[in-house]
Amino acid sequence: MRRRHVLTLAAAGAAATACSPPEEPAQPAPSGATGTPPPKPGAAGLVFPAGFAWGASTSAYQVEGAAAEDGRGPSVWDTFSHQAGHTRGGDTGDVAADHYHRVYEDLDLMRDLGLKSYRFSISWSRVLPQGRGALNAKGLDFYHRLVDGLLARGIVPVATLFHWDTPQALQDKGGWEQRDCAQWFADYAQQMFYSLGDKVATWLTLNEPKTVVSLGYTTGVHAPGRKDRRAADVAGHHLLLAHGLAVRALRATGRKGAIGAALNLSPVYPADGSPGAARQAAALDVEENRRWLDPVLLGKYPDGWLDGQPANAPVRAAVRPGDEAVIGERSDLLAVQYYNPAFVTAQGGRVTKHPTTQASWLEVYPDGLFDLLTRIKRDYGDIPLTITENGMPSTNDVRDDDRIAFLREHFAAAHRAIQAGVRLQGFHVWSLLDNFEWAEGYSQRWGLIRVDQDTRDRRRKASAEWYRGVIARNGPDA
Ligand code: IFM
Repeated sequence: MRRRHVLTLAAAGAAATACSPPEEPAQPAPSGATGTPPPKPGAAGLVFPAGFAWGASTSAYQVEGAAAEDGRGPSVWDTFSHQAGHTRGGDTGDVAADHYHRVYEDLDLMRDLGLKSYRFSISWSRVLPQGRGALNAKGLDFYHRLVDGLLARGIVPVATLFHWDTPQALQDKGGWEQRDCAQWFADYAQQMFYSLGDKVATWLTLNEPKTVVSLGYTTGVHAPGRKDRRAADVAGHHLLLAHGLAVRALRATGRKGAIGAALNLSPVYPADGSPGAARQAAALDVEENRRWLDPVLLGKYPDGWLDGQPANAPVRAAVRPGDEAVIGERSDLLAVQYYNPAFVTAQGGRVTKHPTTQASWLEVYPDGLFDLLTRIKRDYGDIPLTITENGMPSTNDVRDDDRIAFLREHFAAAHRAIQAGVRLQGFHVWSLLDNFEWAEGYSQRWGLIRVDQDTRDRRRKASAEWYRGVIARNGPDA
């Protein structure tokens, strides 16, 4: 399989556009959106605080493509997606949205939307093909071009350091099951802080460690495809340790940037009024939320979480004295990713109480966002929050009125949370572009901007036009 993977990547590289785009000519001063004028400020609707960071998100493997160009090394997702049966239709991220070659076109689309903030991820194996050692200058140049292009357009870059694409070279050494991986990550992070830290003011360490643990290591439907609950818990601890070490690495550089983790969180509710359902909800809340929030924001696993593991569970030995203090190194912000709530019965089963989307796990419940944000403030204090993912897949191509309705309701819930005193500073829609949706391949379309699967041509959807107006008015219409 590995051999086949290497050959396929080489072929993809040869077929792709010959080389990375050149340096961009100087940009005019950032101005308003082009094309049809946005609605006038002051139209009836909700108004967010001045300076609210309206944004959009992507991640490297999902949009960049250019998988074997300019010295990029393979990641676990290259390996996994090239193995038969792992993704719908055998789709891979070899070309994805071809963002690597179309970066200036995409930057102009962001400017035309009026984005204030753009959250992207750095491909670890593009800048460090072996995961460690000497930097790949060509790979790093791409992120310089991206960040310079954002700044030239008045868009704030928010850089995620790990969005699931562990370098394959490190996976071959044990990946996240290996404690050393936490330090390898911190070393890579520090190289990024030194390389880009004079331009990037906000860093996110990990994207959704819970998903890596559940889908990558427990059910195996994501890379690296492990199906081992015991290994999953060890990997989860090492991911959290990596977060804390990276926070320390930023402080050690003396740079000013803000840093935090990006956690996907789900408010958990009892499915009925029974005491059993309440007990199950409290237990599930530990797995869904507290297991991640407590170590990062309070510096300790929830009481009973570690002790509750079986006596021979390897995670007990993986958590060493002092680790929790490292993980709890003070964060400057928390990035919240909200998609769905969880309703749990007295028997511990999950039930769905609201409509879902093409992604069957995405139960649409905007009030859950309000509950989540206010709960974080109540239980973890007044840490600045930014939403770094929220959105839905739509089958309606460019007439995606369902996405507009979804976002409108979630923006309203966010607004209510701000009114209730939550320090919410931004909202990044997932996603800017239609992209590679992991095991679902290209079958789900999450973008504000349509990407043609054959030509990779871009077209703004109705939701993009609507979002442009939201940003211009600093809030959604009523
Ligand atoms: O596409 C993903 C993203 O990479 C992580 N959060 C959830 C999104 C939708 O499934």
